[in-house]
Parts: sequence; C-alpha cells; structure tokens
Amino acid sequence: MAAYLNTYADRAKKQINPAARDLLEAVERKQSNLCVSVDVTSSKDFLSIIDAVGPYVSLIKTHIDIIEDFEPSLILRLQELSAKHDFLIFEDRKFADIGNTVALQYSSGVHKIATWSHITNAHPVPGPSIIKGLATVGLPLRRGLLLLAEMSTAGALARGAYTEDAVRMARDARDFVIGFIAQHRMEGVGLREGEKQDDAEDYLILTPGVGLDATGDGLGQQYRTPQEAVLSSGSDIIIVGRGIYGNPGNMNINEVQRQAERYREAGWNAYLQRLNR
Ligand code: BMP
Repeated sequence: MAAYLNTYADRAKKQINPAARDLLEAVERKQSNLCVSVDVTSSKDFLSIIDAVGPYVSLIKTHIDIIEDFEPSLILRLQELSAKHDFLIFEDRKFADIGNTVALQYSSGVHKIATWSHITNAHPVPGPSIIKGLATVGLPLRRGLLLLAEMSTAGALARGAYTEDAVRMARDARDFVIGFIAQHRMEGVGLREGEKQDDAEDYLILTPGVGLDATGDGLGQQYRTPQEAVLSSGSDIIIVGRGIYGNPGNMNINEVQRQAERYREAGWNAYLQRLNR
C-alpha cells in the first residue's frame, strides 16, 4: 500500500524532515488538512484573517512581499498567532534563481524568510543547485522545501517531462524536499530506467486551486473541489485563498470564519473517505 494512504499521524512518525513531521502532527491534532492562503496587502487584514481562520487550519500560507505596510513586528504578530492557534507557516516565495542568489533571498533582505517560515517552495527550473542553495540556509533551521511540480493555472508549462524531472530532483534531496505543490500524487512519476517505486516514499502534496463555489477567476486560475483534490487526486493539504475571504475590500470576518470551517470540514471528510476506501 502506498504510504500516503495511511493516517496523517502514522505518516508523521516516518518523516525524516522536522517541518514535514510537525505539519503532519498539526494536521492530525487539529483534524484539519486546510491551508489558508492569506493574499491581502494590509497588515490589519492579514492578521485579522489569520486570527479568524486560525482554529480551522494546520498551515497558513503567506506572500509576505505583497504587504504594503510591512514591518518586522508583523512577523512577531504572525508567530504569536501561530502559537495561539497551533499552525505552521508557509511562505509561498517560489524561489527560481541560482543557488547563491536564492540562499541570500531566503536568509536576508527585509523579510528574512528562513527565520520564521517553516516551509517554503521553489521552482525546479534552475536544476538541483536551487535545492542545494536553499538547503544551506534551511536545513540548519529545520525547515522544509516544496518543489512546484505542477501549477493550477490554465496552460501551465510545468507538466510531463518537467514534472518528472522535478520529482527526480526531490528524490535526490530527501532530507530537505518534503513534497510538491501539485495537482496529483507523484508516486511512480519520473522513475529512472530500472528504478522501482519505493513504497516508503511519502511526499506531501499541497494543492492550490481549490474552491467550492467558483471554477476559475478570469485570470487563469482553475478550481477543483476539496473532494476532487483529496479523494480523487490524493492531495494531502488543500490550499484555499479567495474561496474563504472573497474580496478583502468588503470582508465580513464572521463569514470568513464560517467559510474556513466549511472548507476544513470538506477537506477532512474527503481524507476520511480516502482512508476508508
Ligand atoms: P486562491 O485560492 O485565492 O486562488 O489563491 C491560491 C493561492 O495559491 C495563491 O496564493 C497562489 O499564489 C497560490 N498558487 C496557485 O494558485 N497555483 C499554483 O499552482 C501555485 C500556487 O502557489
């Protein structure tokens, strides 16, 4: 049986990377495979959404560079909310440069991502050196990396041979690469000639492009339901942004909380169905 068909709790015990283990343990504790993507531009909205959805998530995804009034104290507030509500933090930085540059972007600058983000991600486009560069910063801090093996957008180039190469790169860096941003599972993908699928391989699949009410956003985004992502495609964590907070310009925080609860339940029920199949 493929490792991902076990419970989150069992899978946590077998992870070698601390961030992957902590995430799976949080998912189990909170009975939530929901990650909310907080794509808003003011610190106030950012913190109020996170405080509202915190009880229903195991992971908060940030794009810290879109915050217009960013100050380092925002990170302290984010960390307080992470402790209050028991969730991990994933900065969706999508690194894509040479090893030396990404190591600097990860450790330094205004945001110092590596100091607070348990998980971050990278495009595999530069080749294995991007993992090596990020690992020099992330591994000593017990961080984990996701590779973008596929994207949710219409016409995405991350498919076929590109996706296969991404999975091979991950298999060569098991201590740091904990999984993929993807729309499907990666077991059996990218096996080299004569190589057999390792049944113990257990990458985390985090899936954006999830919505219960819309099928797209008019800018290329494509949505599938939590049921399609988790039950049909074997996703481990659903990533939901606007499906939960709509247009931040006219946000009702009680409604944001209600939607987070709704998505948590949909994601968790799909997981229970997968376990019992
Ligand atoms: P929304 O649910 O509002 O469409 O937001 C999706 C989030 O996931 C965005 O932050 C986007 O940057 C991210 N994302 C995505 O939508 N598709 C991908 O393939 C990879 C992503 O990181």
